[in-house]
Amino acid sequence: MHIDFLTIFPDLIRDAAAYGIAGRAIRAGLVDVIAHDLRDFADDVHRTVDDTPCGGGAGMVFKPEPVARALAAIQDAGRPLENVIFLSPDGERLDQKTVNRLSIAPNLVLLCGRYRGIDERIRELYVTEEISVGDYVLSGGELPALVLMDAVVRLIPGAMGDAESALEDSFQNGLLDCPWYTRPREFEGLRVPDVLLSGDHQRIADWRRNTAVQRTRIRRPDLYESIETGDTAGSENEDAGRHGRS
Ligand code: 9WO
Repeated sequence: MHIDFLTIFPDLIRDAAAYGIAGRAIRAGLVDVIAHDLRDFADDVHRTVDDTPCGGGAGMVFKPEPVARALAAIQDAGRPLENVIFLSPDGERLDQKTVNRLSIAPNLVLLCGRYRGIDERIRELYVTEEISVGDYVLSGGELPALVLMDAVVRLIPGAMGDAESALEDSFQNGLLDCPWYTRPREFEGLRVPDVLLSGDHQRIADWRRNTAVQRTRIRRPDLYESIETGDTAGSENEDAGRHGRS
């Protein structure tokens, strides 16, 4: 996969992309990330990429020409503009289904706005999809673009080690995750559930499934409505859904 970022803060993208599973996938050659500086495509000595909004008002708007030139350069380099994604609070909310779909695309272009946004004609002419990572306003699209990259890249075959499996993720089965424990067996008065120390792999799998289902029911009734629950009876799930001590 090839991911082009268009941004006025390319170093923010490069630095963040060096970490974790995404960083490892890039070093392994599974993903190619290029952070383009939008100012490189400006046409004046000041490398101006913004201008005042037509009709007046506070703030600045990304001029269309530098964005269009940067997109042309990506296309000229042989990468079709099939998935030009603008990160915006106006977009469709990102979910695992969209992440799964984008994870098999050969090319992604992530357009990161600042100020009040980009000239509407860029949206009309080039943007194929507008994505939001949540209903709040940030100061720019870079962090949402990195969120999208992180979610997508970890699904690329080979990106996750044998120890991790994307297929077992919370959400891949439509459920929240079960509780997880490690040693010690007792911590500040709280014990690891006996079933996890029983060695009975079937009981452990059942407990994990059941706590995940109950936790989904309590915390995310919206997700719970759209799943096939199966048998969730049993007394080993009383802590499901608890966020902490209560
Ligand atoms: C700026 C602004 C200034 C004065 C009055 C109103 C204003 N609205 C905005 C604004 O929405 N700016 C955005 C900043 C323009 C596009 C890039 N920015 C952005 C993206 N903020 N938050 C996101 C974002 C993207 C994806 N998911 C959640 C948030």
